[in-house]
Amino acid sequence: MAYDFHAIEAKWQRVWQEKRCFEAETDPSRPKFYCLEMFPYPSGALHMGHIRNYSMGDMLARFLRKKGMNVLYPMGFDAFGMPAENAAIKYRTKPHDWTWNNIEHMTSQLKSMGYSYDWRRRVETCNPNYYRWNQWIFLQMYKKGLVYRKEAPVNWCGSCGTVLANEQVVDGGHCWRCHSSVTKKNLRQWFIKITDYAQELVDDIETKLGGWPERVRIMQRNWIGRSEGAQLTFHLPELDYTIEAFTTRFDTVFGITFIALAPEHELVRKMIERLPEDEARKLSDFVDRVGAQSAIERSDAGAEKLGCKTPFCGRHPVTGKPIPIWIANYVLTDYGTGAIMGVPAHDQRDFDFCRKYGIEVIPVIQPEGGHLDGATMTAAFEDDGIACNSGQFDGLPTARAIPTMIAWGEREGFCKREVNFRLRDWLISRQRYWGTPIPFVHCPHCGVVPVPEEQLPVLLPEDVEVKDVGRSPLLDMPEWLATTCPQCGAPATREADTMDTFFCSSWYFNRYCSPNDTKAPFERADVDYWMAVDQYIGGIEHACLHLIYARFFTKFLADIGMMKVREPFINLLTQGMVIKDGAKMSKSLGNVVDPTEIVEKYGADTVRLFILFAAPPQNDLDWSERGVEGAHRFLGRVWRYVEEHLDVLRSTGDPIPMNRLQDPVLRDFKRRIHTTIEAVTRDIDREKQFNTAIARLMELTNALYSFAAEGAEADALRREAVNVLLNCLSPFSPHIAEELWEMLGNADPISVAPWPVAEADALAQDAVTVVVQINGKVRARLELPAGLDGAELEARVMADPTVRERLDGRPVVKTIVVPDKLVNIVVKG
Ligand code: ANZ
Ligand code: ZN
Repeated sequence: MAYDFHAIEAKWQRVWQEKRCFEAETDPSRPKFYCLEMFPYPSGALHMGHIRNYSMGDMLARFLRKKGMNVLYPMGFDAFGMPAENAAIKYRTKPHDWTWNNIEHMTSQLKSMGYSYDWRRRVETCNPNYYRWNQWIFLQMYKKGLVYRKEAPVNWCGSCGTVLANEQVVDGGHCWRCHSSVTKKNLRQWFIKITDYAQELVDDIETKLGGWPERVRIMQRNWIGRSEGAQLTFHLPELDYTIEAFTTRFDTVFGITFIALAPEHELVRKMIERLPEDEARKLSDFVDRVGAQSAIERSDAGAEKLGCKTPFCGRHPVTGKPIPIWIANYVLTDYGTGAIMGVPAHDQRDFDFCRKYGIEVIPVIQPEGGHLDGATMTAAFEDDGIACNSGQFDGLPTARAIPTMIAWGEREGFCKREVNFRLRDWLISRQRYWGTPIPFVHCPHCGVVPVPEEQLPVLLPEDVEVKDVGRSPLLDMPEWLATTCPQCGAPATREADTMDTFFCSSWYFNRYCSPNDTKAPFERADVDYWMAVDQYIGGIEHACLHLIYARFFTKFLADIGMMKVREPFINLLTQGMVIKDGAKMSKSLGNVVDPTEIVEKYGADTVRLFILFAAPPQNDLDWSERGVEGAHRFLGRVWRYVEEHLDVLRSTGDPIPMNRLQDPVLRDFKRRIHTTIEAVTRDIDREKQFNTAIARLMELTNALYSFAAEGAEADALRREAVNVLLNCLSPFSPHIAEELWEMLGNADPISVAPWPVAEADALAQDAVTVVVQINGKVRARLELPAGLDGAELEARVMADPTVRERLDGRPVVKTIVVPDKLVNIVVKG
């Protein structure tokens, strides 16, 4: 009988479904494990990166189920977003139809891989039964004061008359559609005050994310970007204005030689209004020029510093000297206060700026044993040192100068201690169609009014034809836009903006816990049992946005009493990329291997095995068809072994315990079986090194083939080894394991059979007798475990009381060790 993977895989997928092997229920009497992969966007078809991600998750889910855990392992689709609108235009369909077709197609692809999802729990974010709860959560945030509207710049294409997403701005600032140049336009946008949670988000990285890769923790820490410092005030009586500047180096106040504003700073607008036309023009031209640069360009340390001097001055808070005010491209509008105190002697950007524009440089910190001269310095001195030119603070080391001087500034009333975050509030409105409608209406009398909860969901109309007009079709649906004000009943208009799709993915893991709830987004009892996710698996590209938003949502939902845990993901695994011919597999490079084709050719079991064998999970994986063939051959070998030994393997009989085996060859083989169990379990569970676990199963298979012993005991060991092999293989290549398991006469699926347990006495090494010599004469014989390495053996011998007595304190000159056999101790005297 050949290994007919087509038939076998279809058969077992059917059996699992019929027997409902993978359906999980809330059951507080059992230990749970929540295994989750980042859900995909339904782009049309699975790619190899998905297969890699889900093969890992499925492997773990199957392993933990066999270990007796109640495993929640769900799948769904992150189904809103722009590609559906583009595809609708390209293929003349509706985003709704295109998306749902893709969802069904990708679901069938996932099923054909044999992944053990509880499909009853599938979640689709474009389903009104899901997005109504987006709207509901948004209203809860609104009630808690976390939602506000504010003008914010968006990418604007004047010729299309539309807002563009960042990805739609191409070739250095051009519209992807009509290629005219893109400008910024201020629009009223919806924001969520995630910054209210900034402190907890940083704090918990330290205390609660021990199961995350250090790399991701660092990225989050930088993204949130907490800095401690002070805010310094400069009064400008002539403009009736007070400039605030945030600094982390308050110890450098005496070195301020200029003030610089971001071009977007509100004071710049004020200045332009005050100035005569020609001077105003100079400023506004500069603002336009710099405004066209991206934030990344502007914050790049090496980029050219551009400045424009204004005719205004601030007063130095200590010396009272006038300080010129500049506008500078490297001052960012959305960090700190959008204004800086310029200290060229100790900040490299300020230094570059001053050397270019001829502004004075005053050192106020000296390096230990050195001396800086403002006129001749060639670079800023940014390290810690000793304060100088700083009045009563001269001589203080930096670490003491900062707090001492801030305390003084606070007493004098020109500064205040301040913690600053790089994290910004979350702009969640999108001027797009295929997303969750923001549940508000605009009333001419009452203003912006929330839709009452009992009127949710605000349905997204499906029956639209998206045309290439460059704006949300919602704006062209007067019958949808028109509504009445929930407060006064007057005719009103619906909000036409939709939500950022990151909103959908910030809480979907809770919905999986109660997917069919119609009264609430999820049930407290379900979520308190299943959450937090024990193992989350996904791409490193989500290290910041998604993983921060999801953390924020969880804290918010806990604060309004919806759930207990405050962190959603206990352990995080970020899988590496799939590489082919030296580059990431991608459509644009044309090096894509289609999972469907390769599964058709070799079977899902082979593809899963190869992908888990070819690299450790975190590393990049080099696709190689030779490797796939190798995995396929291995499965063929397992198949053939079972088939050829079917008579022996089918006969019944319990495994023989180690203490009843005499023959060293048999004892060795028994030990081999159990060390394999132990090592495979450790590789999977603790180390997440699935590749080495598979290597051990390959070794066990080789050992089976070369195990030539005969007799009833040997056959019992063959049965035991094959049982272990199939059970350990089943999370990787489940279909073949099931089929062979059934051929061996087992009635229940291997998917629900318990994971094998290593027997302690089968792991222990046999004892050997080690001869101990002192100066070449036999003085003792010790029973010790076999296989100790030289150093360990020597230590054990030297610690033995008999040996110590014989040595009688004489100094040891050297020892000669022959492992498992002999230790000769050479002593003086
Ligand atoms: C004076 C100073 C003196 C500074 C010195 C540094 C060294 P972090 O650590 O990232 O928080 N800064 C403040 N707001 C800025 C903005 N909107 N755009 C660009 N730079 C800005 O950085 C804080 C420092 O970055 C602040 O401390 C300020 O420069 C600058 F010897 O103030 B410092
Ligand atoms: Zn009204």
